[in-house]
Amino acid sequence: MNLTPILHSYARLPKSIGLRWAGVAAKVLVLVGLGACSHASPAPVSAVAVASPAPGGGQCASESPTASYSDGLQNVARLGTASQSSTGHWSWDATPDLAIDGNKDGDYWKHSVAHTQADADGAWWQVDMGKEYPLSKVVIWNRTDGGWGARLTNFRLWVSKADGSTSFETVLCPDGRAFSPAMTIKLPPGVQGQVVHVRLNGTNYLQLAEVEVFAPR
Ligand SMILES: [Ca+2]
Repeated sequence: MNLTPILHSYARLPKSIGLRWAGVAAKVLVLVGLGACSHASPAPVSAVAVASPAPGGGQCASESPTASYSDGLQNVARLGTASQSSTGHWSWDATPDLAIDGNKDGDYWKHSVAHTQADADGAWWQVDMGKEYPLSKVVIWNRTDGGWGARLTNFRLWVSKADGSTSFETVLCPDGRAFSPAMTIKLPPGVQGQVVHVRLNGTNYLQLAEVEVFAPR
């Protein structure tokens, strides 16, 4: 409702009448305010923003990398320390280091898949390599047993530098698709990074069989 005419009419009235109108206008404002509140949308559950797809992102290509996919490259994720938003426990603690243990087997029951709880504000996983490297690509290996790999959809991958600034960011599989067993994210020339982050846009379990972060040898 536009309240401008009410306020303007109050300003043009004699002072005694104007004061009465001021009281009426105040009541109108309160009633309008209550009405607006009754139709207001519920407050967001979480203050964490859901990212919109980044320009150039959106890829979701399934791959089975050949034996030569890491030629001339070093998987610096193996040198890092992994952490995640929470840790699921099914027969064992599915700790974040299971995604950098060098074993790409996506069968959860082979005990090499990192697995969070279904965190409401976007389950996340990250690896800190301890220092910056010139990075060329990231290869993500999904969970493969029981069809549970479908949970790894609509997620963000980003790279941050030692000073915390973001050097690369993209949104992957934003349309509900998933990939199996692996997906390669090629990084533009010149990307430097110390920490690689993966975060779901939405509420689900985050499962990562392996995250390989490649730098030239
Ligand atoms: Ca693994």
